[in-house]
Amino acid sequence: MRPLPLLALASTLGLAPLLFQTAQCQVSENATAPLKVSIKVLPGQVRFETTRFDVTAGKPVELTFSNGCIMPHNLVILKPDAEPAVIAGVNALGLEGLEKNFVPEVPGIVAATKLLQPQAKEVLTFSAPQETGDYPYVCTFPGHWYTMRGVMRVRASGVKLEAAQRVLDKPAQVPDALKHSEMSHKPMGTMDHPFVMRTFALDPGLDPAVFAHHGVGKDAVKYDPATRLDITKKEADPQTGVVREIPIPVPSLKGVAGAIAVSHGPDFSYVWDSTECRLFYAWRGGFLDMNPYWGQEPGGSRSKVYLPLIVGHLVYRASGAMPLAEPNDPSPVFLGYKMEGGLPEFRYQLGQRVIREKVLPSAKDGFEVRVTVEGGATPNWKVNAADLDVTTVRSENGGLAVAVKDRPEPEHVLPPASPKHEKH
Ligand SMILES: [Cu+2]
Repeated sequence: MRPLPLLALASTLGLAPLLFQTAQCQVSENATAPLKVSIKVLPGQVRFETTRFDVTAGKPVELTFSNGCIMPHNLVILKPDAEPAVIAGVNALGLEGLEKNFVPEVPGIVAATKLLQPQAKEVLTFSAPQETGDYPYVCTFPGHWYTMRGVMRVRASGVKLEAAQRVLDKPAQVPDALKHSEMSHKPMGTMDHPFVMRTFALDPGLDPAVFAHHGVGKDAVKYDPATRLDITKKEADPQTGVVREIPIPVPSLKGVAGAIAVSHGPDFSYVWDSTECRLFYAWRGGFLDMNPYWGQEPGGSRSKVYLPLIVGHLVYRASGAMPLAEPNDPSPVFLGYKMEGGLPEFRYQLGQRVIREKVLPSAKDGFEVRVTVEGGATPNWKVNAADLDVTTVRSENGGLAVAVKDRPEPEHVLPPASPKHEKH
Protein backbone atom coordinates (compact mmCIF):
# COMPACT_ATOMS: atom_id res chain seq x y z
CA MET A 1 0.00 0.00 0.00
CA ARG A 2 1.29 3.44 -0.84
CA PRO A 3 2.31 5.75 2.01
CA LEU A 4 -0.38 8.27 2.80
CA PRO A 5 0.23 11.76 4.09
CA LEU A 6 -0.12 12.05 7.86
CA LEU A 7 -0.38 8.33 8.00
CA ALA A 8 1.86 5.71 9.44
CA LEU A 9 -0.05 2.63 8.51
CA ALA A 10 0.53 -0.22 10.86
CA SER A 11 -0.86 -3.52 9.82
CA THR A 12 -0.71 -4.95 13.24
CA LEU A 13 -2.88 -8.00 13.35
CA GLY A 14 -2.46 -9.59 16.72
CA LEU A 15 -1.16 -6.42 18.32
CA ALA A 16 -2.51 -5.48 21.72
CA PRO A 17 -5.20 -8.15 21.99
CA LEU A 18 -6.43 -6.58 25.22
CA LEU A 19 -7.80 -3.69 23.23
CA PHE A 20 -10.44 -5.92 21.71
CA GLN A 21 -11.61 -7.35 24.97
CA THR A 22 -13.20 -4.06 25.81
CA ALA A 23 -16.37 -4.69 23.93
CA GLN A 24 -17.44 -1.11 23.41
CA CYS A 25 -15.76 1.72 21.62
CA GLN A 26 -13.47 3.64 23.89
CA VAL A 27 -11.79 6.96 23.57
CA SER A 28 -9.15 7.71 26.15
CA GLU A 29 -6.79 10.62 26.36
CA ASN A 30 -3.37 10.93 27.84
CA ALA A 31 -0.78 13.67 27.52
CA THR A 32 1.88 11.46 25.92
CA ALA A 33 0.18 8.28 24.73
CA PRO A 34 -1.77 8.25 21.48
CA LEU A 35 -5.50 8.70 21.72
CA LYS A 36 -7.02 5.26 21.45
CA VAL A 37 -10.18 4.73 19.46
CA SER A 38 -11.76 1.40 18.68
CA ILE A 39 -14.35 1.00 15.95
CA LYS A 40 -16.29 -2.13 15.16
CA VAL A 41 -18.57 -3.10 12.32
CA LEU A 42 -22.18 -3.97 13.16
CA PRO A 43 -22.41 -7.50 11.72
CA GLY A 44 -24.52 -7.73 8.59
CA GLN A 45 -25.72 -4.13 8.81
CA VAL A 46 -23.14 -2.34 6.67
CA ARG A 47 -22.68 0.20 9.45
CA PHE A 48 -19.94 1.24 11.82
CA GLU A 49 -20.90 0.90 15.45
CA THR A 50 -19.15 4.19 16.20
CA THR A 51 -20.56 7.10 14.23
CA ARG A 52 -18.60 9.96 15.82
CA PHE A 53 -15.40 10.39 17.79
CA ASP A 54 -13.27 13.35 18.78
CA VAL A 55 -9.53 13.81 18.46
CA THR A 56 -7.18 16.70 19.22
CA ALA A 57 -5.55 18.53 16.31
CA GLY A 58 -1.99 17.34 15.62
CA LYS A 59 -2.05 14.63 18.32
CA PRO A 60 -1.28 10.96 17.63
CA VAL A 61 -4.24 8.64 17.24
CA GLU A 62 -4.29 4.86 17.48
CA LEU A 63 -7.44 3.58 15.83
CA THR A 64 -8.30 -0.09 16.10
CA PHE A 65 -10.71 -1.23 13.43
CA SER A 66 -12.18 -4.70 13.84
CA ASN A 67 -14.43 -6.34 11.30
CA GLY A 68 -16.79 -8.74 13.03
CA CYS A 69 -19.01 -8.83 9.98
CA ILE A 70 -19.38 -11.49 7.31
CA MET A 71 -18.46 -9.04 4.55
CA PRO A 72 -15.13 -7.33 3.89
CA HIS A 73 -14.88 -3.68 4.97
CA ASN A 74 -12.33 -0.92 5.32
CA LEU A 75 -12.26 2.39 7.14
CA VAL A 76 -11.07 5.48 5.30
CA ILE A 77 -10.85 8.88 6.97
CA LEU A 78 -11.33 11.78 4.58
CA LYS A 79 -10.66 15.50 4.64
CA PRO A 80 -13.81 17.62 4.87
CA ASP A 81 -15.44 17.87 1.42
CA ALA A 82 -13.16 15.22 -0.09
CA GLU A 83 -15.81 12.52 -0.25
CA PRO A 84 -17.13 13.10 -3.80
CA ALA A 85 -13.63 13.00 -5.29
CA VAL A 86 -12.64 9.94 -3.28
CA ILE A 87 -15.81 8.05 -4.21
CA ALA A 88 -15.25 8.93 -7.87
CA GLY A 89 -11.71 7.61 -7.44
CA VAL A 90 -13.03 4.34 -5.99
CA ASN A 91 -15.42 3.92 -8.91
CA ALA A 92 -12.57 4.58 -11.34
CA LEU A 93 -10.53 1.73 -9.84
CA GLY A 94 -12.83 -0.75 -11.56
CA LEU A 95 -11.33 -4.21 -11.54
CA GLU A 96 -8.28 -3.00 -9.64
CA GLY A 97 -10.45 -2.04 -6.69
CA LEU A 98 -9.95 -5.23 -4.71
CA GLU A 99 -6.18 -5.17 -5.12
CA LYS A 100 -6.05 -1.59 -3.92
CA ASN A 101 -8.33 -2.18 -0.95
CA PHE A 102 -10.76 0.22 -2.66
CA VAL A 103 -8.48 3.09 -1.64
CA PRO A 104 -7.81 5.27 -4.69
CA GLU A 105 -4.66 7.34 -5.10
CA VAL A 106 -6.38 10.68 -4.85
CA PRO A 107 -5.85 13.64 -2.52
CA GLY A 108 -8.10 14.03 0.48
CA ILE A 109 -7.43 10.77 2.34
CA VAL A 110 -6.18 11.23 5.90
CA ALA A 111 -5.80 7.56 6.82
CA ALA A 112 -7.03 4.23 5.53
CA THR A 113 -7.06 0.62 6.65
CA LYS A 114 -6.74 -2.26 4.25
CA LEU A 115 -9.87 -4.06 3.16
CA LEU A 116 -10.35 -6.30 6.16
CA GLN A 117 -11.76 -9.75 5.66
CA PRO A 118 -14.35 -11.04 8.16
CA GLN A 119 -12.95 -11.29 11.70
CA ALA A 120 -9.76 -9.39 10.83
CA LYS A 121 -8.51 -6.30 12.68
CA GLU A 122 -6.05 -3.57 11.97
CA VAL A 123 -4.53 -0.83 14.07
CA LEU A 124 -4.07 2.48 12.29
CA THR A 125 -1.72 5.02 13.82
CA PHE A 126 -1.72 8.53 12.46
CA SER A 127 -1.49 12.14 13.55
CA ALA A 128 -4.77 14.00 13.72
CA PRO A 129 -4.90 16.78 11.13
CA GLN A 130 -3.75 20.22 12.29
CA GLU A 131 -6.89 21.83 10.95
CA THR A 132 -9.96 21.48 13.12
CA GLY A 133 -13.20 20.39 11.54
CA ASP A 134 -15.43 17.44 10.74
CA TYR A 135 -13.59 14.67 8.91
CA PRO A 136 -15.94 11.99 7.54
CA TYR A 137 -14.95 8.36 7.58
CA VAL A 138 -16.51 5.75 5.32
CA CYS A 139 -16.06 2.21 4.11
CA THR A 140 -15.07 2.55 0.46
CA PHE A 141 -16.15 -0.96 -0.51
CA PRO A 142 -18.43 -0.06 -3.43
CA GLY A 143 -21.83 0.92 -2.17
CA HIS A 144 -21.03 0.67 1.52
CA TRP A 145 -20.43 4.39 1.94
CA TYR A 146 -24.15 5.10 1.80
CA THR A 147 -24.62 3.62 5.24
CA MET A 148 -21.13 2.90 6.51
CA ARG A 149 -20.03 6.30 7.69
CA GLY A 150 -19.15 8.45 10.65
CA VAL A 151 -17.40 11.67 11.59
CA MET A 152 -14.03 12.26 13.21
CA ARG A 153 -14.20 15.67 14.85
CA VAL A 154 -10.82 17.36 15.08
CA ARG A 155 -10.93 19.72 18.05
CA ALA A 156 -8.48 22.46 18.92
CA SER A 157 -5.89 21.75 21.58
CA GLY A 158 -7.35 22.31 25.05
CA VAL A 159 -10.94 21.62 23.99
CA LYS A 160 -12.49 18.82 26.00
CA LEU A 161 -13.21 15.78 23.85
CA GLU A 162 -16.67 14.27 24.03
CA ALA A 163 -17.30 10.57 24.35
CA ALA A 164 -17.73 8.67 21.12
CA GLN A 165 -21.21 8.29 19.73
CA ARG A 166 -22.37 4.80 18.98
CA VAL A 167 -25.31 3.14 17.28
CA LEU A 168 -27.37 1.69 20.07
CA ASP A 169 -30.05 -0.26 18.30
CA LYS A 170 -30.06 -4.03 18.23
CA PRO A 171 -28.77 -5.92 15.22
CA ALA A 172 -31.48 -7.14 12.91
CA GLN A 173 -32.54 -10.77 13.16
CA VAL A 174 -31.50 -11.95 9.72
CA PRO A 175 -27.88 -10.81 9.90
CA ASP A 176 -27.80 -12.32 13.37
CA ALA A 177 -28.82 -15.68 11.94
CA LEU A 178 -26.20 -15.29 9.24
CA LYS A 179 -23.60 -14.53 11.85
CA HIS A 180 -24.35 -17.75 13.68
CA SER A 181 -24.65 -19.93 10.61
CA GLU A 182 -21.59 -21.92 9.69
CA MET A 183 -20.40 -20.19 6.59
CA SER A 184 -17.47 -21.86 5.00
CA HIS A 185 -15.48 -21.41 1.83
CA LYS A 186 -15.67 -25.17 1.52
CA PRO A 187 -19.33 -26.11 1.95
CA MET A 188 -19.99 -29.82 2.27
CA GLY A 189 -22.95 -32.14 2.36
CA THR A 190 -23.23 -35.73 3.53
CA MET A 191 -24.28 -38.98 1.87
CA ASP A 192 -27.78 -38.67 3.37
CA HIS A 193 -28.14 -34.89 3.18
CA PRO A 194 -26.50 -33.61 0.03
CA PHE A 195 -25.63 -29.95 -0.22
CA VAL A 196 -27.10 -28.49 -3.41
CA MET A 197 -25.80 -25.24 -4.83
CA ARG A 198 -26.61 -23.26 -7.95
CA THR A 199 -23.28 -21.88 -9.05
CA PHE A 200 -21.03 -20.95 -11.90
CA ALA A 201 -18.92 -24.08 -12.17
CA LEU A 202 -15.70 -24.94 -13.81
CA ASP A 203 -15.55 -26.58 -17.19
CA PRO A 204 -12.72 -29.04 -16.60
CA GLY A 205 -12.24 -29.43 -20.34
CA LEU A 206 -15.32 -31.36 -21.33
CA ASP A 207 -15.96 -32.72 -24.78
CA PRO A 208 -17.31 -29.71 -26.76
CA ALA A 209 -20.18 -31.93 -27.95
CA VAL A 210 -21.80 -31.78 -24.50
CA PHE A 211 -22.28 -28.01 -24.87
CA ALA A 212 -24.65 -28.44 -27.81
CA HIS A 213 -27.24 -25.99 -26.48
CA HIS A 214 -25.01 -23.49 -24.71
CA GLY A 215 -24.97 -20.09 -26.33
CA VAL A 216 -21.79 -18.53 -27.51
CA GLY A 217 -19.87 -17.11 -24.53
CA LYS A 218 -20.93 -13.55 -23.90
CA ASP A 219 -18.98 -11.02 -21.89
CA ALA A 220 -20.43 -10.62 -18.45
CA VAL A 221 -20.61 -7.26 -16.73
CA LYS A 222 -18.81 -6.32 -13.54
CA TYR A 223 -21.42 -6.33 -10.85
CA ASP A 224 -21.52 -4.95 -7.34
CA PRO A 225 -23.47 -7.23 -5.01
CA ALA A 226 -23.60 -4.50 -2.37
CA THR A 227 -25.56 -2.05 -4.50
CA ARG A 228 -27.07 -4.69 -6.81
CA LEU A 229 -25.94 -2.50 -9.68
CA ASP A 230 -23.50 -2.99 -12.51
CA ILE A 231 -20.20 -1.25 -11.93
CA THR A 232 -19.72 1.37 -14.60
CA LYS A 233 -16.96 3.57 -15.93
CA LYS A 234 -17.18 6.91 -17.68
CA GLU A 235 -16.40 6.86 -21.35
CA ALA A 236 -16.68 9.61 -23.94
CA ASP A 237 -18.45 8.75 -27.17
CA PRO A 238 -15.73 9.10 -29.85
CA GLN A 239 -18.16 10.76 -32.22
CA THR A 240 -20.20 13.10 -30.04
CA GLY A 241 -17.86 13.49 -27.08
CA VAL A 242 -20.78 12.82 -24.76
CA VAL A 243 -19.58 11.11 -21.59
CA ARG A 244 -21.64 8.10 -20.57
CA GLU A 245 -21.52 5.55 -17.78
CA ILE A 246 -20.85 2.20 -19.39
CA PRO A 247 -20.62 -1.21 -17.73
CA ILE A 248 -17.19 -2.75 -17.32
CA PRO A 249 -17.07 -5.99 -19.31
CA VAL A 250 -15.53 -9.09 -17.79
CA PRO A 251 -14.29 -11.66 -20.29
CA SER A 252 -16.41 -14.77 -20.29
CA LEU A 253 -14.72 -17.72 -18.65
CA LYS A 254 -14.73 -21.32 -19.61
CA GLY A 255 -17.37 -22.33 -17.19
CA VAL A 256 -20.76 -23.85 -16.77
CA ALA A 257 -23.14 -21.02 -15.99
CA GLY A 258 -26.26 -23.03 -15.21
CA ALA A 259 -24.56 -25.59 -13.03
CA ILE A 260 -26.12 -27.30 -10.08
CA ALA A 261 -23.32 -28.60 -7.88
CA VAL A 262 -24.18 -31.33 -5.41
CA SER A 263 -21.99 -32.52 -2.55
CA HIS A 264 -22.51 -35.83 -0.79
CA GLY A 265 -19.46 -35.13 1.35
CA PRO A 266 -15.85 -35.91 0.51
CA ASP A 267 -16.84 -39.22 -1.11
CA PHE A 268 -18.91 -37.94 -4.00
CA SER A 269 -19.79 -34.69 -5.72
CA TYR A 270 -21.15 -33.85 -9.12
CA VAL A 271 -22.15 -31.02 -11.44
CA TRP A 272 -25.44 -31.31 -13.27
CA ASP A 273 -25.98 -28.74 -15.99
CA SER A 274 -29.39 -27.11 -16.25
CA THR A 275 -28.82 -25.92 -19.83
CA GLU A 276 -27.99 -29.30 -21.32
CA CYS A 277 -30.07 -31.07 -18.66
CA ARG A 278 -27.52 -33.77 -18.00
CA LEU A 279 -24.80 -34.83 -15.63
CA PHE A 280 -21.60 -33.07 -16.65
CA TYR A 281 -18.96 -34.49 -14.32
CA ALA A 282 -18.45 -36.16 -10.97
CA TRP A 283 -15.54 -36.23 -8.56
CA ARG A 284 -14.34 -37.59 -5.24
CA GLY A 285 -12.10 -36.21 -2.50
CA GLY A 286 -13.99 -33.03 -1.64
CA PHE A 287 -16.47 -30.55 -3.01
CA LEU A 288 -15.74 -26.99 -4.08
CA ASP A 289 -13.39 -24.35 -2.77
CA MET A 290 -15.44 -21.17 -3.10
CA ASN A 291 -12.52 -18.87 -2.21
CA PRO A 292 -11.93 -17.46 -5.67
CA TYR A 293 -15.66 -16.95 -6.09
CA TRP A 294 -16.50 -15.44 -2.74
CA GLY A 295 -13.15 -13.73 -2.11
CA GLN A 296 -9.91 -14.87 -0.59
CA GLU A 297 -9.02 -15.01 3.07
CA PRO A 298 -6.61 -12.46 4.61
CA GLY A 299 -3.13 -12.55 3.18
CA GLY A 300 -4.04 -14.47 0.06
CA SER A 301 -3.64 -13.01 -3.37
CA ARG A 302 -7.08 -12.45 -4.68
CA SER A 303 -8.05 -14.38 -7.74
CA LYS A 304 -9.95 -12.65 -10.49
CA VAL A 305 -11.12 -15.90 -11.91
CA TYR A 306 -14.48 -16.02 -10.11
CA LEU A 307 -14.71 -19.79 -10.37
CA PRO A 308 -15.03 -22.23 -7.52
CA LEU A 309 -12.26 -24.80 -7.58
CA ILE A 310 -12.86 -28.51 -7.71
CA VAL A 311 -11.43 -30.21 -4.64
CA GLY A 312 -10.41 -33.78 -5.37
CA HIS A 313 -10.18 -35.77 -8.58
CA LEU A 314 -12.65 -36.31 -11.38
CA VAL A 315 -14.08 -39.78 -11.80
CA TYR A 316 -16.53 -39.07 -14.60
CA ARG A 317 -16.94 -36.55 -17.38
CA ALA A 318 -19.76 -36.52 -19.90
CA SER A 319 -19.01 -36.83 -23.58
CA GLY A 320 -20.91 -36.96 -26.81
CA ALA A 321 -24.51 -36.11 -27.50
CA MET A 322 -27.24 -36.10 -24.89
CA PRO A 323 -27.99 -39.82 -24.42
CA LEU A 324 -31.77 -39.36 -24.09
CA ALA A 325 -32.20 -36.92 -26.98
CA GLU A 326 -33.85 -37.96 -30.23
CA PRO A 327 -32.58 -36.50 -33.51
CA ASN A 328 -35.33 -33.88 -33.92
CA ASP A 329 -35.66 -32.83 -30.29
CA PRO A 330 -35.55 -29.09 -29.62
CA SER A 331 -33.26 -27.76 -26.89
CA PRO A 332 -33.95 -29.35 -23.51
CA VAL A 333 -35.93 -27.23 -21.06
CA PHE A 334 -35.04 -27.38 -17.39
CA LEU A 335 -38.17 -27.50 -15.22
CA GLY A 336 -36.49 -27.42 -11.81
CA TYR A 337 -35.50 -29.86 -9.14
CA LYS A 338 -36.91 -30.95 -5.84
CA MET A 339 -35.59 -33.07 -3.01
CA GLU A 340 -37.05 -36.55 -3.39
CA GLY A 341 -36.05 -39.25 -0.92
CA GLY A 342 -33.16 -37.08 0.23
CA LEU A 343 -31.75 -36.61 -3.26
CA PRO A 344 -32.23 -33.80 -5.75
CA GLU A 345 -34.49 -34.97 -8.57
CA PHE A 346 -33.98 -32.96 -11.74
CA ARG A 347 -36.96 -32.50 -14.02
CA TYR A 348 -36.70 -31.41 -17.62
CA GLN A 349 -38.48 -31.55 -20.94
CA LEU A 350 -37.07 -33.15 -24.08
CA GLY A 351 -39.45 -32.74 -26.98
CA GLN A 352 -42.80 -34.00 -25.69
CA ARG A 353 -41.23 -36.02 -22.88
CA VAL A 354 -40.88 -34.82 -19.31
CA ILE A 355 -38.01 -36.62 -17.65
CA ARG A 356 -37.03 -37.02 -14.02
CA GLU A 357 -33.43 -37.76 -13.21
CA LYS A 358 -31.49 -38.60 -10.07
CA VAL A 359 -27.85 -39.33 -9.42
CA LEU A 360 -27.23 -42.01 -6.78
CA PRO A 361 -23.83 -42.25 -5.15
CA SER A 362 -24.38 -45.96 -4.71
CA ALA A 363 -21.04 -47.65 -5.12
CA LYS A 364 -17.51 -46.92 -3.94
CA ASP A 365 -16.13 -47.02 -7.46
CA GLY A 366 -19.12 -45.84 -9.39
CA PHE A 367 -22.58 -44.33 -9.25
CA GLU A 368 -25.95 -44.61 -10.88
CA VAL A 369 -28.14 -42.27 -12.91
CA ARG A 370 -31.86 -43.07 -12.76
CA VAL A 371 -34.25 -41.66 -15.31
CA THR A 372 -37.99 -42.01 -15.73
CA VAL A 373 -40.38 -40.47 -18.23
CA GLU A 374 -43.56 -38.95 -16.81
CA GLY A 375 -46.56 -40.82 -18.18
CA GLY A 376 -44.82 -44.16 -18.14
CA ALA A 377 -43.02 -44.33 -21.49
CA THR A 378 -39.66 -46.05 -21.37
CA PRO A 379 -36.73 -43.72 -21.88
CA ASN A 380 -34.29 -44.57 -24.60
CA TRP A 381 -30.74 -44.12 -23.33
CA LYS A 382 -28.31 -44.28 -26.20
CA VAL A 383 -24.89 -45.24 -24.96
CA ASN A 384 -22.37 -43.06 -26.70
CA ALA A 385 -19.42 -44.93 -28.16
CA ALA A 386 -17.13 -42.49 -26.37
CA ASP A 387 -18.95 -42.85 -23.09
CA LEU A 388 -16.85 -45.74 -21.84
CA ASP A 389 -17.79 -45.14 -18.22
CA VAL A 390 -21.33 -46.42 -18.63
CA THR A 391 -21.24 -50.10 -17.80
CA THR A 392 -24.88 -51.17 -17.75
CA VAL A 393 -28.28 -49.75 -18.56
CA ARG A 394 -31.12 -51.72 -17.06
CA SER A 395 -34.86 -51.17 -16.77
CA GLU A 396 -36.15 -50.48 -13.33
CA ASN A 397 -39.63 -49.42 -12.19
CA GLY A 398 -40.56 -48.21 -15.65
CA GLY A 399 -37.38 -46.20 -15.90
CA LEU A 400 -33.73 -46.84 -16.47
CA ALA A 401 -30.83 -47.30 -14.09
CA VAL A 402 -27.58 -46.38 -15.73
CA ALA A 403 -24.52 -47.67 -13.91
CA VAL A 404 -21.37 -45.64 -14.35
CA LYS A 405 -17.96 -46.85 -13.28
CA ASP A 406 -15.34 -44.44 -12.00
CA ARG A 407 -12.53 -43.51 -14.33
CA PRO A 408 -10.30 -41.67 -11.87
CA GLU A 409 -8.18 -38.79 -13.07
CA PRO A 410 -5.27 -37.09 -11.29
CA GLU A 411 -5.96 -34.44 -8.66
CA HIS A 412 -7.53 -31.42 -10.23
CA VAL A 413 -5.38 -28.29 -10.27
CA LEU A 414 -7.24 -25.24 -11.47
CA PRO A 415 -8.06 -22.53 -12.37
CA PRO A 416 -5.68 -21.43 -15.13
CA ALA A 417 -3.32 -18.59 -14.18
CA SER A 418 -4.98 -16.17 -16.55
CA PRO A 419 -8.54 -16.69 -17.69
CA LYS A 420 -8.75 -17.03 -21.43
CA HIS A 421 -11.56 -15.75 -23.50
CA GLU A 422 -12.84 -19.05 -24.72
CA LYS A 423 -16.09 -19.79 -26.38
CA HIS A 424 -17.91 -23.03 -26.71
CU1 LIG B 1 -17.84 -1.97 4.04
